[in-house]
Amino acid sequence: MIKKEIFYIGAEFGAGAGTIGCEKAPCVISDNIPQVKNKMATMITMDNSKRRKECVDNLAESCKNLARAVYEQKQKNHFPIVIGGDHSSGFGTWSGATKDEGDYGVLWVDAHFDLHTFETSDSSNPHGMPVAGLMGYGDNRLTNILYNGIKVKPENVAFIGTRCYESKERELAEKLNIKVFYAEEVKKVGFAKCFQSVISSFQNKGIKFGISFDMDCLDVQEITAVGTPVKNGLILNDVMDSFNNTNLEGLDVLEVVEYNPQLDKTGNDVNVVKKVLSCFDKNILI
Ligand SMILES: [Mn+2]
Repeated sequence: MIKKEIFYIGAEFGAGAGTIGCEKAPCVISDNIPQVKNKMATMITMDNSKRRKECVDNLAESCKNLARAVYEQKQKNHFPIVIGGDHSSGFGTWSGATKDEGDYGVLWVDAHFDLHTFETSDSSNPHGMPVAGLMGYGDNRLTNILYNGIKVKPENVAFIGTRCYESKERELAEKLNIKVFYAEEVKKVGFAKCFQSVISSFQNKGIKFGISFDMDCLDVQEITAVGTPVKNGLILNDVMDSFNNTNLEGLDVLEVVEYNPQLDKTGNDVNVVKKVLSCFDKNILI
């Protein structure tokens, strides 16, 4: 649980994904979870009319606004939780979170690496690129959000749940010696061990850190209302147990992304988002 007062920031980003619809998630989530609605500090809108490379100017503009909102909440000694939107919000969230911080850890819980650039990506969807961008790789409109230069060093990045990626992404992760707990390993040793290992590594360095939680990290049996569902994913109960039972001293910002309400045929998958948030916000009861 988070000790600071939590405020939510909606990020209505949808153009960064291959499947449109994530831009509606902040509204749907706040309509379904009163605590989110009550503590919504601001909604960051985005012009989602252009896609792929053509959306970069709009994306950079919205990311700047998002980064400012995250930074402002931190200045007020609040704990910001960013509600996406597609994962291209990551360029903004972590630019705001890291401003004035020096070394800063980011745990990326995701089925994907999100380590693409426009040079390596076949789809050219920016939601597959934020981790590369935060480390300084890619379009310079997206690598200089809020302040110039690298936001997170490779040694302070970690992945859990990775299982769907292109070879160029894995090559970059290996070249930069980034810690990766692939989904296979999580299955073998358990989510708790992997999570504890990452959190301890940040805490041992004495650095603040954030978690970027892509709903598609979860198995398709847990949630299907995500743009790019991938089987052999994480088990919700395991994730919740770890989130609930780990000392998260140093956790500074949380981002929860990629829920797509347009794909939520039963309306039940929004409750999966609610369950994840309930681990951090004691006022959300499940
Ligand atoms: Mn992602």
